[in-house]
Amino acid sequence: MASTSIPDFQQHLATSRSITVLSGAGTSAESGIPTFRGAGGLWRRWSAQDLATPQAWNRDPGLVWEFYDYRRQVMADKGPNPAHTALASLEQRWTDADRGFNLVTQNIDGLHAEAGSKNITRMHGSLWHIRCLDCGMVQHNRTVPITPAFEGAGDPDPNAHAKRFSAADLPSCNCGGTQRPHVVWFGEGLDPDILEAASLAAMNCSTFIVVGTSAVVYPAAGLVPLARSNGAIVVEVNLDSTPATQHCDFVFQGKAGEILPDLLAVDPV
Ligand code: BV8
Ligand code: ZN
Repeated sequence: MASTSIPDFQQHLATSRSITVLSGAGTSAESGIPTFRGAGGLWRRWSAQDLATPQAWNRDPGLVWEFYDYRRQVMADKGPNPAHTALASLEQRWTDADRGFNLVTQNIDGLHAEAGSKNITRMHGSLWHIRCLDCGMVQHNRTVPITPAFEGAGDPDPNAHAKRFSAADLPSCNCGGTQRPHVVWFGEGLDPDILEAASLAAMNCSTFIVVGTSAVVYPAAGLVPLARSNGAIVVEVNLDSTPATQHCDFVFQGKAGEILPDLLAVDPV
């Protein structure tokens, strides 16, 4: 049975030579960003899982871009919350003490970097990067709407008038290729180097902190048992229990933005 003792966890954390964090959408929930599988996880009548796929893109790239453009619109006035800040300051203290720290995130919203986190492994890409289908060039892009054709589009109401978009409405690269969101869709493989970095971070840490993820998406969810089987002390911070809970030595139920600032207020000894 996992412990819920904050002092016991903090006593372990202080001596930890290397920390790895795995974050999910719940880390950004208190920034006002809907999670995937909670309330608000739908856009019109689709879940992210319906539209974050190569099949959806091949069927209607304009609809997929309208979905991502809407998420970029939602993100535009959002910022880090105390969960992001607590993780960034933990990293700073551990780095200053020449100890290991890795933040592995499933999130694509960019809030960890905005909060000051440095050593970030983005498993599922970035909402703020786009990639050319022809030459593969990846560009940072914060233009909202993504092209003028998407002005006023994105209404999440299932009864909203669905505008049809043509190929000419989509963003295009200097080489003439169409640009897609630089994110990993369901059914797409992760960048092997990114997957290796995330796996090594899980295997080589003494503390593994899993925050705000439903732990149902692989290969990310597989990092939790991987960390445990390599000797890490595993702690989960989540509103609910998840499939990861069974692998945890410590479980703290509640909001990440409320728990993490106190839980992680530890100096390395
Ligand atoms: C791959 C980017 C193989 C896009 C995302 C069966 C059928 C089909 C496929 C599969 C299958 N079994 C496994 C698979 C593979 C599939 C998968 O895992 N499917 C699952 C759903 C069963 N995985 C893949 O397809 C991956 N690729 O396997 O490739 C392959 C290999 C080689 C060659 C070809 C193929 C790719 C997965 C990546 C998909 N892309 N995102 C986008 O964002 O649009 S995943 C998406 O879900 C997000 O990245 C998100 O981060 C991720 C996981 O969700 P969570 O972050 O956990 O968010 P969620 O809403 O679910 O949960 C929030 C949690 O927070 C909850 O627990 C809640 O309680 C908690 N919470 C809420 N508020 C708070 C809080 N906690 C604390 N404080 C709060 N305030
Ligand atoms: Zn190109």
